[in-house]
Amino acid sequence: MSVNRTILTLDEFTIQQLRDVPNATGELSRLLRDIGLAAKRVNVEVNKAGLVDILGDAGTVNVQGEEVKKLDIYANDQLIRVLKHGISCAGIASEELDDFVAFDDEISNKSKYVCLFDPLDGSANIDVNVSIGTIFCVYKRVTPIGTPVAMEDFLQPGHQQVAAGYVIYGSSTMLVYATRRGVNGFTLDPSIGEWTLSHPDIKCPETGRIYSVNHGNFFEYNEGVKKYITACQKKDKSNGGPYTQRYIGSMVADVHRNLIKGGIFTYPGTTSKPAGKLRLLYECNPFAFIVEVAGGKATDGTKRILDLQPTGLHQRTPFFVGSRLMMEELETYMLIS
Ligand code: AHM
Ligand code: MG
Repeated sequence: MSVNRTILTLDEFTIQQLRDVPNATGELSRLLRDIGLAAKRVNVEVNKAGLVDILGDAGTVNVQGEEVKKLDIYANDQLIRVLKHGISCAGIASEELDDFVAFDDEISNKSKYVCLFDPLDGSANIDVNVSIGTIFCVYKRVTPIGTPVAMEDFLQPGHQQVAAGYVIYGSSTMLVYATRRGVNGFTLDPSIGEWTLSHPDIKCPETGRIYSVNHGNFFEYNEGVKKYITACQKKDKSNGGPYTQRYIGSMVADVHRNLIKGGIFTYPGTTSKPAGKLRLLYECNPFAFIVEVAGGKATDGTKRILDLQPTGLHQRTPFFVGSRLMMEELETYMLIS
């Protein structure tokens, strides 16, 4: 069997990128490799999720005598473990933890990066075999290198991100990450256990036909959102329609599909939850960064997501993200109150 040597692995790709950057230290490449390693471990467990009832429920001991953990806690532990033991991350913040964690050892304190993540987004879908994902982003710390990281390292506006990405555990497992230089997607080749470059230089189509929203909340949305959704439903061939409604309820899968095919994903505020559900720091900012680098847009309805100044690790924001022209059309409706 001939081996296609034109296909790059994640490591080969990041090393190749380093060659173009004078004075690069390789620290970000190592950080991405660490995240890729944790994701491979999570992937193995996600693939076994259907066997939990056979092997033991979360909180019990399985037939191998190991404690069975909830998958989102397992994913959180794996990410923390690889990043703490690596040499490229000074601290983390996670959806699973109330506070940030400063690794605070001699090596970690010398790192210039902090990482924020949602270890397993959409985890309510695990039991029904629907795609779920890991979301992450990386910032350069603002506190001095050599000291433990502090809250201000994590409360940076999204436009300061150095890199952001996600892993989708779906029909195949993919790792997609963005730096300012572009967005690239890697598919896990299970035969060699390597991330291989399958989607180079991803661009979000300027427009599309998919809109993603939780219709169940329709009567709790503001007038602008309601009118936009109604307009999506009324479109005909003469104005680019009809649009198709697609909503998995797993943001990584929904935004991934729209990024590749063109479309718009929305999680608006509601009358009972004006800030919506999604978290700014480790859910919205990473996707806003990725989609902007790919040529799309992301707002909270009126303001650019990446310009919002965070005030708390777990704050929520309404979220609208997707193809540029569709986002611009949405913006005209958001002026309606
Ligand atoms: P989670 O972080 O608790 O998993 O929730 C986030 C998920 C997103 O992936 C998805 O877009 C959204 O919740 C769906 O919420 P809803 O069921 O309210 O539409
Ligand atoms: Mg989440």
